[in-house]
Amino acid sequence: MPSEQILAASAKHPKPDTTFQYGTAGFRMKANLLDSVVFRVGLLASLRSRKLNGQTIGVMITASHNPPEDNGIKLVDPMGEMLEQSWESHATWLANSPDDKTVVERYHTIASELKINLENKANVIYARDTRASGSSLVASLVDALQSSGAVYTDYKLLTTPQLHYLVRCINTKGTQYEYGEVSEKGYYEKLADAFKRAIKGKTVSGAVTVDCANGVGGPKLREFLKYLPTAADGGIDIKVVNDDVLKPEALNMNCGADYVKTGQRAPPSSKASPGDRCCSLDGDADRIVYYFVNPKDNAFQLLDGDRIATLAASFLADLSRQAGLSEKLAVGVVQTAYANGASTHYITSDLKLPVVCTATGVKHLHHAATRFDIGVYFEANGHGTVLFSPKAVKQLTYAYEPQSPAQKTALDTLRALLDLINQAVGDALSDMLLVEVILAHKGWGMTEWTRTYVDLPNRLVRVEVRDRGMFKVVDAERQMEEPKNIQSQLNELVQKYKDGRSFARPSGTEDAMRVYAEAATRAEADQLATRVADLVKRFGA
Ligand code: NG1
Ligand code: ZN
Repeated sequence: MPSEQILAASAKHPKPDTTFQYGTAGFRMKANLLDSVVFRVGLLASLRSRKLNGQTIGVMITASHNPPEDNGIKLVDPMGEMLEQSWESHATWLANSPDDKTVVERYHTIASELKINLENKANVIYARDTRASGSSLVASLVDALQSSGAVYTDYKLLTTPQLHYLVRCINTKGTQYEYGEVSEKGYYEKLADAFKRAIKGKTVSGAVTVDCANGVGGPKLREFLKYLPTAADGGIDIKVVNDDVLKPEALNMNCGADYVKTGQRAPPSSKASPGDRCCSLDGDADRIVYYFVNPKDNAFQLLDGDRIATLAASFLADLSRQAGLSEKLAVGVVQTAYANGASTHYITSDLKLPVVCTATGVKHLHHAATRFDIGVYFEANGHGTVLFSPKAVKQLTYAYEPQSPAQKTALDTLRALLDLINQAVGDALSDMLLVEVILAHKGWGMTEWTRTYVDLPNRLVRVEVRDRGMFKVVDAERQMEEPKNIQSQLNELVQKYKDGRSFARPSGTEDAMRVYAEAATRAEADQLATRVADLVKRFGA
């Protein structure tokens, strides 16, 4: 009886005195608190697969850009997307079961309420990043999968987007939407082939240095290089740095995308010379930011998710025009309120493309991007991708007949990008090749890319309050509805600053409020952020 097996297995994974919450990044916290959570998420993965008639569900064990002592777990739905939102509360409920008996009870309650046939097959695949705690958490996961009777495959170490890729490949196998070969090698081959087609006849200028945050992206990028042509062969020269995964304490330490984006500085280990093109991945390689030291004034210049979004949107819109498809395919961009106002202005005024703003969290952006035929979405922190609608896929792959050689060339590049860009989730390795392809096509270096618009100076402040639950936000988190009167006071502050914009929202991943402010000058942005932070502190005291 699975119930008895689950009961017995659960006893090996007692819950600590902590309340858990499946947030925008799944469950994430100190690794030593996660054993029971991982076990219970394993049970939920079995339920989710059974609910979906045995389609394969992914489980990723990672804490992304968090410090080495943290870990986390999240579920991947059949098409490689994040777990359907309505299931997040089931995850939270199961994870907070006080004892083993309740675990089994809740397992069955979820099954009966969602009409899940427990006789259905359950198929689960999983992988982890390089954290020291990963292997023991995997053992807890396996206990859950075995006791609940799931069939499972361990993909060992992978980047988060690689696991999403595999889930999508498995579930589309044998259908007209087949996504790729079900293997890590298949991932490299698909991307490398797409890259070769996309870059064809163009030259990548100079090498790109990739800081891998001392995470799983390091060994995976090194492996990937075996499939990618070097510049001498019409491809790209990639210099891999910060790829030490043998020292677990080095993960995300003074390097990686989050370090660079938050601190607006290069990793201290960087040996780049002015003008060198650099980028940083995060600990599980689903985020990327670019940067360089401007040779003109030696200033550090960050090119974040907003820059990648604008670059991709401008290129894809151009290509679809050149291919003669602009009437057929709607191109649009999805951002969050954290996008720099200058980027939003550039997209609407210069690129003349529509922009949608959603709440923070990739699932919201992803969802909104599906409403365009070519939907570019990025969080400012560098997580994002481009989605092609079924209509776009149809047009690009067979329906559309180009009318001239120029249209055919543009169409071929679009087709290559359709394969190069990870359709499941933001993928640092795929995004990096996308950026490299676009820069090569445009003949741009970092300076030209930077010139598209000037970022408004901005500041992000973390504010601790008694209970962040008392702050209720609306309008894609840009307005506070509660506490009463706080928004009107915030508006009054903002009005005093040229190009001022500010908002405050409760973090989805930390017990704190986040305040964002931007304005025409550095001093004004800082001052506005401080004032709004004080306001939030006063209301939250
Ligand atoms: P919260 O803690 O809700 O602000 C942070 C990031 C998000 C997203 C999630 C998930 C900022 C301001 N917020 O969310 O963009 O990446 O973590 O990792 O960067
Ligand atoms: Zn990440």
